[in-house]
Amino acid sequence: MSTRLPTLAVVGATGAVGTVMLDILSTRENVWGEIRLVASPRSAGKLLTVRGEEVAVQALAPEVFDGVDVAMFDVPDEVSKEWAPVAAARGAVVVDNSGAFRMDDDVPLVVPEVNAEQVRNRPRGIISNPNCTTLSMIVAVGALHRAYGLTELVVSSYQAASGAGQQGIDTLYDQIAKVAADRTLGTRAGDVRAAVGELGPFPAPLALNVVPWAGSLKDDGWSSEELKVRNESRKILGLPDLRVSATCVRVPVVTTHSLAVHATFSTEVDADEARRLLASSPGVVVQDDPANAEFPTPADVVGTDPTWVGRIRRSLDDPRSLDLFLCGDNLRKGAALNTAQIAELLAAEFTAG
Ligand code: 2RA
Repeated sequence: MSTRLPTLAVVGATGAVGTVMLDILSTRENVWGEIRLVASPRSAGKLLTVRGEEVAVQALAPEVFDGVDVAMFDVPDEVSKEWAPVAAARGAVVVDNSGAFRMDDDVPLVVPEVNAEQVRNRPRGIISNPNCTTLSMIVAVGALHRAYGLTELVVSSYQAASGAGQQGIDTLYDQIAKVAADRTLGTRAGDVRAAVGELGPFPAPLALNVVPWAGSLKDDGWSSEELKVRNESRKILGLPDLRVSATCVRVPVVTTHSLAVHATFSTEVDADEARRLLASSPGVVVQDDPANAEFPTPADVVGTDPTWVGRIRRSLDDPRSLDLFLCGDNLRKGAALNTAQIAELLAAEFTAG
């Protein structure tokens, strides 16, 4: 007896995350029948390669969801807000990578290594994928929480330009080209700003700089990105009262977000035990031998799937706290890969059922 493989739609197939998604769909085990590629009308007809075959992009319209079992959305919040319910009404389960539904009580926020069971709890037919900054740390933090019981997170992020999309990547490369030849830059206040010209999506120069800002301004000086780390960590871990303080910073890295994490638990912790525990956790790699310059950096982690963890230390002042440094590719696990993993859970459900 042959089983019909589910039909997948990839909405936003031409964007920065969509491009990584096509690569991921082409290299992971193939669990899909038809794959439909969908984008804005201006990309309609464009040919993209997925699973070694050229597929023509279709314009976003209600009918493209007819017969679709799972629809992945990698589009801006306002597009998801309008079109995810349309896809769900036409019978597709939506896996949405925007911020439109993440905090909706009727939409689960899923990281398969942490709360896979939530995939079935989807009254609106929509499942949300967390923000890339949360995703870059939560697999490792979730494993530590299961062992020790998390009570507080203090986090500083070092976020890559690609978190701001293709425009962020282009801006960083353009700025690097402008500053590369002048070895006097970075010695006088304002010289880098004058040299780079266009700031693109960033509020200050990114080349030769770090920028303590990502997202939009919210109450009391917090950024939307910092609130996402707090609210999403609480929801994914099922800890509505978790104490979380985040400072999100953009750094001149193309792709791969890093985070310095100070995590406090309800019991005393041991760094060697935490290292062993993390090393045996799915989706986590431990690289932690500073004597031999072994720790994760974005330049070495980019293009890989796991969360890389290093610099694991027990706090000198609190035996219940660990300090660690994490790196995760923000376009892979931070976006496309987690979406693909959620969709694969759905594919298994459809294929079994
Ligand atoms: C950023 N986390 O890095 C955002 C993208 N979703 O700007």
